[in-house]
Parts: sequence; structure tokens; C-alpha cells
Amino acid sequence: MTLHELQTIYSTPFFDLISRARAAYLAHWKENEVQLCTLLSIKTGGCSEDCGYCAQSARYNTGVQRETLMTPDAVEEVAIRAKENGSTRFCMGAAWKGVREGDPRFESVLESIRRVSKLGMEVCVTLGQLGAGEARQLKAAGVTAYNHNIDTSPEHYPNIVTTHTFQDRLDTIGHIQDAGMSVCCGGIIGLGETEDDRLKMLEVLTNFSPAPESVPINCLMPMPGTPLEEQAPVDIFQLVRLIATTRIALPRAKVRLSAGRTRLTREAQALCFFAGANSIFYGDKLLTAANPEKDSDLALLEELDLKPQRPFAENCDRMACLT
Ligand code: SAM
Ligand code: DTB
Ligand code: SF4
Repeated sequence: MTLHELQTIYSTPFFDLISRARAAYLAHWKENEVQLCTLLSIKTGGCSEDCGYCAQSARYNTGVQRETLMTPDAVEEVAIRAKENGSTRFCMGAAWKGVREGDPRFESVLESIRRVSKLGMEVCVTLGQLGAGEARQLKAAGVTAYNHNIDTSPEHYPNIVTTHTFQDRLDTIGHIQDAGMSVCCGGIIGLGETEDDRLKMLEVLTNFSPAPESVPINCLMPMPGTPLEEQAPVDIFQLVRLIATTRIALPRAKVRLSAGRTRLTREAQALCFFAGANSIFYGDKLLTAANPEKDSDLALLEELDLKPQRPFAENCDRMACLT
């Protein structure tokens, strides 16, 4: 899609926009379901990169304690509990610039992936930059989707990160696609970007081939000690418009209402679900930041008559099961 097409959708009168997004959702998704994904930080803090929003960058004093890589046994234990709690997707994140074939830490992550994939959940990892060889090994180990966000528009990206480029992100995404993994790619809003920057980000996502399987939309959680700690919260109607536009532009993608839900009311989240969000991170911690309590999320879904998505093995008409 072009920027102009996205601007036209985004600026539709609000209720017409969310009605259209709801129709796009109903045309492509059978049930009022929300996927619950568990996120686990398998290696926390001490990252070489300077992403201005991130509490895990070694360049800022954020108070995040560095932790070494979790062992496959420890990861497996958390994954078993996540499955018991109803998660159908398990996402492991590492605060690294990237991964290299032959590095013992990469071998350890491959073993963790093999263990989690045997449990029957979708396996997602976010390990930073990778090349063709690393991507092939991850696919062979059982990765369903690789999360690598473009985060903002190509123009705004250098204002947020200087240690790697927007093109580096696209190159990694190309390797993920070539290896046959699904791409989970989205961004953050609230980084001081314009609404057009958000649509330019969406323009890049809509031109991926194949289209991203999931699109996380994070609202900046301003982390003390980072350059973006003073950023103002995102306007809820701008968030809803962006979700609706994403649902219309990428109707088959899981649109994940990601970081920042602790600052959204129940009513705001209901609007986001109506506008097409159909996935959330479930569990009281994201990587380092807070997320709503499990019980309050389950209560919210129940009040909205939304069901947690069934495990993908029972749900095989979805794109995610085919990958
Ligand atoms: N190091 C890997 C990378 O950069 O892709 C993976 C981990 S990184 C923490 C994953 C994503 O989390 C980022 O791309 C960003 O979209 C999101 N994120 C990180 N810190 C955030 C914050 N403070 N608020 C909102 N989203 C954040
Ligand atoms: C994504 O887009 N959001 C998640 C996941 N992918 C890895 C991470 C959110 C991180 C929020 C900040 C933190 O916990 O430090
Ligand atoms: Fe490192 Fe990823 Fe955080 Fe950037 S977003 S500092 S690459 S962990």
C-alpha cells in the first residue's frame, strides 16, 4: 500500500474507520478470539545497542540487572507453566545485538527452542540481527516466527537508534523470510514521531512479501534512565486509529496490542480489540517492564466475550499453523 492510501484510511471518520476495521476482522477471522502469548526474557540487559527506548541497553543507567542466558532446562520449565496457563505462543527474547552460528550461546538457544517446540506451542524468538545461516538453524530447531520490529519510519529511525540502521533491520527480516519463518514485525508509538511516521512504518510493513504474520504495536513505556524517559503518553484515539488501519491494511495478520497496556483503561483496550487487535502478551511481566496481571486480563476478556485462542494444533485453518 502507498502512504497516501494509508493516510486515506487513517483519516476516515472515527466510527466509520473502526466499523470498517471490524468488518475486515470478521471477513478473515472466525471467532472472537484473542491469542495469549507468553514472553520470557532469556537474557536480560547489557545490550551493546543504543535504542533510545530500551531499558536493556548497556549505555543507559536504567537499574535493570544484567542476567546471563537462561539454560534450556530453566526455559523449558517456564514454557510448561505458560502452556498450562493457556498460552498458545511462547516468545523468548534476548538483549543482544544479534546471534552468530557456532557461538555456544546460540547453540544453547537452539536447544531451548527444540524443547519448547516439542510442547506444541507456537515458538517465537527475538534475538536481534541474524544472517542466512542462523535463520536456517532457527527454522530447523522449530521456530514458528521471528520477532524483529522496524519500530518506526525509516526517516525517524536514526533519531532513536544509531548503532544499527533501518536497512540492517530489513536485511535480517529478509533472512527470516528466506528461511521460511513467519515474520513478527511492528513498532512502537510514542517515540516523538508524527502520525505520518507511523503510517510510513505501516507502508513498509504492507510491502513485505510475504506479509508479516503478526504485527506488534507497542506503546512506549518510558523507562527511567533512557533518553525517552520523559515522553508523553500516546493519545488513545491515535492508537485505535493505527490499530484499525493496520487491521484493514493487513487483514490476516495478528495485530498484537503489546507493551503499554498497564497505562490503558479497560475501555481503551476494548476499543483496541474492536478495532482489530487480536493478540496480547499475557503474564505480569514483559521483558523488564510491567504488564497487567493475568487475572485482570482473563476477567477483561470474559467481560468482552472474547475467548483465549485455542492451541494452534486444534486450529489448523489459520496461517500460523501452516508455517
Ligand atoms: N534485541 C532484540 C531486538 O532489538 O529486536 C529483541 C528485544 S527488543 C526489547 C523487542 C522490541 O520490544 C523492540 O523492538 C521494541 O519494539 C519493544 N520495546 C522495547 N522496549 C520498549 C519500551 N520501553 N516500550 C515499548 N516497547 C519497547
Ligand atoms: C514486541 O514487539 N514487544 C515485546 C516483544 N516484541 C519482544 C517486548 C516489549 C518490551 C517492553 C519493555 C520491556 O519489557 O523492557
Ligand atoms: Fe538491545 Fe534490542 Fe534493547 Fe535495542 S531493543 S537495546 S537491540 S535489547
